[in-house]
Amino acid sequence: MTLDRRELLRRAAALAAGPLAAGPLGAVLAGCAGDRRPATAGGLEPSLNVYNWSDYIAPDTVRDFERETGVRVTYDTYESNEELLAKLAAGASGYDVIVPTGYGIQALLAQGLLQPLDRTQLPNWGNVAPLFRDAPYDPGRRYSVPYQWGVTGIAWRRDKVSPPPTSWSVFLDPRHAGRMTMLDDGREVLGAMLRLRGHSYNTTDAAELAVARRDAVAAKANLKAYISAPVKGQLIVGDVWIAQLWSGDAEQARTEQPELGFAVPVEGSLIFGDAMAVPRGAPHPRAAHAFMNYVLRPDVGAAISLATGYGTPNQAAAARLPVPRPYPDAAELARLEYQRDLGAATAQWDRAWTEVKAA
Ligand code: SPD
Repeated sequence: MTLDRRELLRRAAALAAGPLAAGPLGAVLAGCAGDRRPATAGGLEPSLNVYNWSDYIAPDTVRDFERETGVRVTYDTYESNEELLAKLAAGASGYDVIVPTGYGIQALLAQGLLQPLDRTQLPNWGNVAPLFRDAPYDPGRRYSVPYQWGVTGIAWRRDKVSPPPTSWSVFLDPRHAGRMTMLDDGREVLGAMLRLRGHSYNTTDAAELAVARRDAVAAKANLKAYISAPVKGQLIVGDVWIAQLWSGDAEQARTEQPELGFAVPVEGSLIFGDAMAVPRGAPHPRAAHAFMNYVLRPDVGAAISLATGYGTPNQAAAARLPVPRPYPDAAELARLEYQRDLGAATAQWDRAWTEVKAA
């Protein structure tokens, strides 16, 4: 089913406007099916600071949460895990809810920068699909609540590019020089170049990384820019024809530009799961839990997935979607890779990416 963006946002709003349980948070109440409210001793703090990826929430999610709870939300966005990790490593960020990718959670846990969650304040946890109730980067999901999942691939304009790009090598081909972009994200750019040569997104091998850096520098000569989610506007108007992009952002653009294709390259790519977490020392932990529990509601989770084009790990939300996004089957998963925290090798990757950006 193909929906234009206006219809998509209308449906997201309709889902979010589903029946609400009357009354304030503070007692365990059943709202619409699959929605339970926590008993929050001491009530909620009056404000909440959320830090999320750009274009990664439904238009009404925050406003409706504020109306329902009376909590005032400050909502900031970032474009990469590294931006988020740097902010948290720099010291008290003041954020209450963050949404790193799995490897980011792993890195933050290694630095002791997350606080354990209180499941009694997350009664909607039962809506999470069994597949997502545990994660290698957070055994037992003590620190994270799955948010959405997606894959990285190549978005391209069908009306401008023929034949369709099928390989990461397209970025090394000067035919479309100046009309191509890659993500402003070292793990993604170097990872794609590694994959092109049959290596892992998580390599710690210095020789493999050196070749990826060299390929990335060669590709850079053909790029208009390194740009992440904001490239959508340029794809829509036709200033950019080929972009390394995330599946949901490509889907958001496709609802406004039907000539947009999206594919996972033949060499394979990465699959990611982003998850909500609470930084250690977060100033408003009860409001943080209330927000995460709100996102876990079937209507709210469905509206987010519908508006953003990403897959939902929430089985009750998936049941409400007109076309739920199926998780990749075994054959697809075989050519997809999850990123891992690179530990001590992170510095080596950071250096390689700095060199690519400076070239
Ligand atoms: N606009 C939302 C994009 C979310 C991407 N998150 C995961 C990136 C993995 N490198």
